[in-house]
Amino acid sequence: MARTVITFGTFDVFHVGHLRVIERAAALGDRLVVGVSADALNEKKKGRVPVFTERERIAIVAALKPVDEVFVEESLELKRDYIAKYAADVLVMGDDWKGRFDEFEDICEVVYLSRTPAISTTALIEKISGA
Ligand code: C2G
Repeated sequence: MARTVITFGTFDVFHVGHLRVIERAAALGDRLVVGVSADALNEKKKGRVPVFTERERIAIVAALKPVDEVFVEESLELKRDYIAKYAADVLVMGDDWKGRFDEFEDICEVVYLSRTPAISTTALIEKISGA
């Protein structure tokens, strides 16, 4: 039976660290579904307005070869509903989230992948604005 993988992220100022986690997530199954966090969620919960709008971030992620389906992640608290809705067999997150989603092990496999070192949206914004 086809194995569905789900992952979540903001994917703002898309970079190779984002690409690598998406590629590795896709390799764990047959179908990859990605939740891209809403602008409002970022503003409210993470205290930053993304550089690119959710429409732009979704367009970029949806165009990637390993991605089969994209949706807007409206709330951090809805993970269980999203996993169920998309019938995900595996939840994948970068290891900056290690341990944070273990509660979903009752409905799917939970895998944390190591982050790509030395690159982040924050560092890129700082580098560009300091140039
Ligand atoms: N990532 C990575 N290596 C980096 C930077 C990011 O592997 N150098 C991974 C993160 O671990 C995450 C994904 O890329 O799995 C997306 O990262 P962010 O856009 O920073 O996502 P985040 O703000 O952590 O949003 O519900 C969870 C949130 O929506 C996750």
